[in-house]
Amino acid sequence: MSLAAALRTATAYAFATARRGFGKRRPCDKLAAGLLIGTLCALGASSNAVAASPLNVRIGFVSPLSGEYADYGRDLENGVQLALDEANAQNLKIGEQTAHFELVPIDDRSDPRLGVQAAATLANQGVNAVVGHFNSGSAIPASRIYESAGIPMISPAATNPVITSQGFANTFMVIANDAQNAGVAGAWAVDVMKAKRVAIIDDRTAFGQGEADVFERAVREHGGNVVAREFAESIASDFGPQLARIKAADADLLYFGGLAHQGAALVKQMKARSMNAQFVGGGGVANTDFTHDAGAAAEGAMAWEYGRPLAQLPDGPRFEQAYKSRFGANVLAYAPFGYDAAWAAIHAMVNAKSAQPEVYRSALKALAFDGVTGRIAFEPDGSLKNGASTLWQVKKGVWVPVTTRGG
Ligand code: ABU
Repeated sequence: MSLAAALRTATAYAFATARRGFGKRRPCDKLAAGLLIGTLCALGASSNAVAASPLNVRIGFVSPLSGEYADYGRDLENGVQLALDEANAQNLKIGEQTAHFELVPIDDRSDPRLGVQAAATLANQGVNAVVGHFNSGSAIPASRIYESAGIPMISPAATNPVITSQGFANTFMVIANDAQNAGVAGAWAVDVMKAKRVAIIDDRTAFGQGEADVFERAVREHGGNVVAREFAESIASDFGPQLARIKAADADLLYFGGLAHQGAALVKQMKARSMNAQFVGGGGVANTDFTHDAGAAAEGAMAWEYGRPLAQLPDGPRFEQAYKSRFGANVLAYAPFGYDAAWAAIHAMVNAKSAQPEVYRSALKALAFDGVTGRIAFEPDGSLKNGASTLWQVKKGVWVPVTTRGG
């Protein structure tokens, strides 16, 4: 048995053990050997006494909470916490019990190995649901552990389409995936921007390389010409050799598959080399980390980001204000999706009158509600129905929406 298989088996076993009795109401006669319950039975306590006790619902959360990508993780965590705070303030009932939702956060530092360990820890603890992970490279292997343990994992930010294409019953995504986002970006580059010589660089992560592959395929399918395909490690800060080759290839558009800090370094180094190719980022670039880091070099940069602009959504401005009041900061990136992912789990538990995954999973699959980011409902594979993508451009130092596709 491979290490991974052993981990899955052990995790499932531990999960099943941990879950036994958790959140279940059992008839007194089945627990007659238990002194306390036996005493309650003898005193004629009805099952209502058990039902009236609060139900603690634990929502696991995995993200980078330290290191290079901690900004994204903290932002996401805040979005989830805001949803749990609101749900707790509403004293929601799950069945006959008032639910108290508790966040169980784990820092995976964007390391897939730590992501797998985090998933095993949450499975062992028998959390009721998981919102996460942030990184696709962490989410893909972790999803196997959650599947084995029977715990629904709802991705609010990890967008590689593999996550929901594995045939798992417990994997969901409340955000458009990269088949959508990078596919639209590739088509737009050729059909609307009329790019003639396209270059691509990615960060070799499951996310960055994955979206760059989708983008390249879409460019070619739309008759475009890819003149350079480069990559750098996700910790790289010097893109000199890659940019020299892209400049020599005379590219007029450069697509970047990676996150904001590296994207900002890239545009600064393009500027320093007097390169005029239009920079187009994929997901994870259109945020203030990019404009802060890139400074003047950010001007004119474009990026395709998941979903619709918050300001254009009915509940978006309220969410932005509530987030700022609660955390003293502006939304950075995926907090609204974290919020919607948490509410998806909450709504499903309330609808199913149970926080047990095997009971509320079908309610999650059938869910349809208006979240902050738009309508949340799932395809049979757990991916978001009707995901949207928005093209943004930096104008006078600020990201402004250009157009939205899908949704
Ligand atoms: N989707 C944005 C970045 C996170 C990831 O998928 O790895």
